[in-house]
Amino acid sequence: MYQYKGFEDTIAAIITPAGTGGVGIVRLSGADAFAVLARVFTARDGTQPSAWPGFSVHYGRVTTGAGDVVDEALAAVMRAPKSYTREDVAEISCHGGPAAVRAVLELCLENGARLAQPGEYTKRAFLNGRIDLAQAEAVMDVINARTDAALRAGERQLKGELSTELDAVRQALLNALAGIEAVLNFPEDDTDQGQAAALRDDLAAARGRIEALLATAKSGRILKEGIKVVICGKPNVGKSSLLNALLRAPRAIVTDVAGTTRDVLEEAANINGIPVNLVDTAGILAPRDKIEEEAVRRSRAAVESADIVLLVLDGSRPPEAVDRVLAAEIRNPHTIHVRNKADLPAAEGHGAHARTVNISALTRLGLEELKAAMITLACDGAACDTRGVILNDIRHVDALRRAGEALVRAVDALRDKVPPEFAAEDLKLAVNELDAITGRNVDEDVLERIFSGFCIGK
Ligand SMILES: Nc1nc2c(ncn2[C@@H]2O[C@H](COP(=O)(O)OP(=O)(O)OP(=O)(O)O)[C@@H](O)[C@H]2O)c(=O)[nH]1
Ligand SMILES: [Mg+2]
Repeated sequence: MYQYKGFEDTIAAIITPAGTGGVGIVRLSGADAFAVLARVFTARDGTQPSAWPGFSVHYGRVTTGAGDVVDEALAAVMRAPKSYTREDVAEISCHGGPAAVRAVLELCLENGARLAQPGEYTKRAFLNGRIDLAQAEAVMDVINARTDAALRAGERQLKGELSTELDAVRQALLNALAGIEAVLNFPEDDTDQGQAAALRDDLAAARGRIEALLATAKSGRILKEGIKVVICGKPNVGKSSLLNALLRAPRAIVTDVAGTTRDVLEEAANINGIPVNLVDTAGILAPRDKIEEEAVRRSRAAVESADIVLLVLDGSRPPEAVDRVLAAEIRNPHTIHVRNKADLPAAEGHGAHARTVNISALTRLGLEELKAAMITLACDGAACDTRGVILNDIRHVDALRRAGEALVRAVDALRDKVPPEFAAEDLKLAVNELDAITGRNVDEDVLERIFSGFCIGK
């Protein structure tokens, strides 16, 4: 168990993005935050930061020791424990040019603060007990969210919904463990039937909750990381039109000339809340020159690396041999056949592929159905629920899977009347795995790895 040792030093970092903006903010956190602030900032009303109430903002100037004015600024203070880190925190909002913010930061560093490491504010919030580890990790999910649904999932985890669910599992495991230990401590007592039933209920409840959580791992991963959808097919079937329809923007050039698209085009889209990289490819079949050869090579590579392939066909014309050749060439099992131009009379002879959706990129007919089919396929056929408690981190999934396996071993041991010590050991292992997720019990190197993935200033 990692023990909070207290933090000797006061840290400082620029917490706004690099570059030019209206305002840039330098944050100080630690026991000397107000002392450092007092050395670099002079309030116009002549008051001292040490006397300011928490959550108050003061106008003044950032000045060097020699009295040179660096910038005019607002300083805000948050007093421990009511702050992001639970330490004394001061924030200096100055002009948002890179030179201005850096000058303010450097002044803080010359006056007793040390540069914060990546994620160190959030790490302190965790080590000081304001949030648990799963919540700390959700901070980055919130920052990195590319769609509303991903943002809401991150916010829910930040609020502690995953942690609450894991605590419920943990409690059921601890109840079961207490039941087993009662048997171990008083083996002469006849095990009462009611107790045995309560034990089974606790174990079944824990197992059900673990399985339900693990079932969300796929949705969680695609919500966090997004998917790559590659649109391919022979020339003129409407690949670029489909890309534009999904983006609701005329991003790719569309003409009735076969071979319009000559390069691979990638665009970020939001499809039913899932961040999607949509890739339009060249429909070239027989390259005529070096440019087209390269276009074909890139199209093939895109198809190979896709999470989902949309093979577009022209449903208004009879199928050609090349359609079959193309379909056979795509080895990606996550392929949907998209029969386009459904606004025109359908041509005969189109065979039935396991996953076929009829659409019209022109009139948007069938587009919602296609979107739903894409997301379901990305979730391996399961419903993609982005609204409940979701596992979205491989570390959490691994730990929970191991917890589930330990639990199954415990249940088997009890059923097979193996000495109950073995089941108790497995339940303890399962509890430990849960505690690694929430950070109750986690190695320092795991913490290092998690927080080093954060940005500086968070
Ligand atoms: N009627 C009808 N025409 C469509 C539809 N989708 C595309 N088209 C037309 O089909 C032609 C080709 O469309 P594109 O989107 O450029 O086709 P593409 O597959 O990207 O073609 P290349 O880039 O040349 O491989 C254009 O004239 C489009 O207006 C549709 O749903 N219905
Ligand atoms: Mg095109």
